[in-house]
Amino acid sequence: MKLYSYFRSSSSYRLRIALNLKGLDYDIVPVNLVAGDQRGEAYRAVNPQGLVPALDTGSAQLVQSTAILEWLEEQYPEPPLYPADALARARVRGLCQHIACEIQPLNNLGVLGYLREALGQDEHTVNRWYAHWVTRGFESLEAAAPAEGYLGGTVPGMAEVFLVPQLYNARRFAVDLAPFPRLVAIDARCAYLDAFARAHPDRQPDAPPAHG
Ligand SMILES: N[C@@H](CCC(=O)N[C@@H](CS)C(=O)NCC(=O)O)C(=O)O
Repeated sequence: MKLYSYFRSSSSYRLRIALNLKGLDYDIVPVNLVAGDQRGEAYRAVNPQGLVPALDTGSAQLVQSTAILEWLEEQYPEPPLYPADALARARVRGLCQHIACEIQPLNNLGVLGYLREALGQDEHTVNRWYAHWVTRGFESLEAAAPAEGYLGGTVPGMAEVFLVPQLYNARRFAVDLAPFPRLVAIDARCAYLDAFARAHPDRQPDAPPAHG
């Protein structure tokens, strides 16, 4: 499989974690969002929506991370990323959708670019916008987070596939995470796991070389 990805894209990061958790092999095809490659003709042929990620399964090209994650779960059910119980599954989906629908879309590159370039907002205002939506979103996730284990139970799963990249992005934008100790603790537990560590932006082939 080929994953069209940008190292700092949280939606791409979700897929890297899930593919790793399922033990699937994939090659990364970098799409440079800062250079605007997502809007170029070559990438539009892969994803007319002009967003990463996209997954080439070998027989089809899939777009939208949530749709791709559902396909992965159906096609490669082991290990499952959702809890076995239907109610618990619905709760996990609710957390995932909270991140995918209520937080990330307000803060993606295109939205921040529109605030800066079309609406003339300065960096301070853009960062306030970013922090506002992340903080509001994390408040309800923190309320749903257990003191131990993970959002969906005793093993990391789909909720962490969404949470860990969103926390990474929040740190990049210097959002204060002190009010969210449970989310930060879950993130720290995930960081020890190989599937999450290998998916980290710093470990991607398109990440700039480390300084120092
Ligand atoms: N709902 C989409 C969101 C995809 C998305 O926002 N991707 C961002 C990177 S995380 C992107 O490609 N941004 C490019 C742009 O806005 O021009 C998904 O889950 O795949």
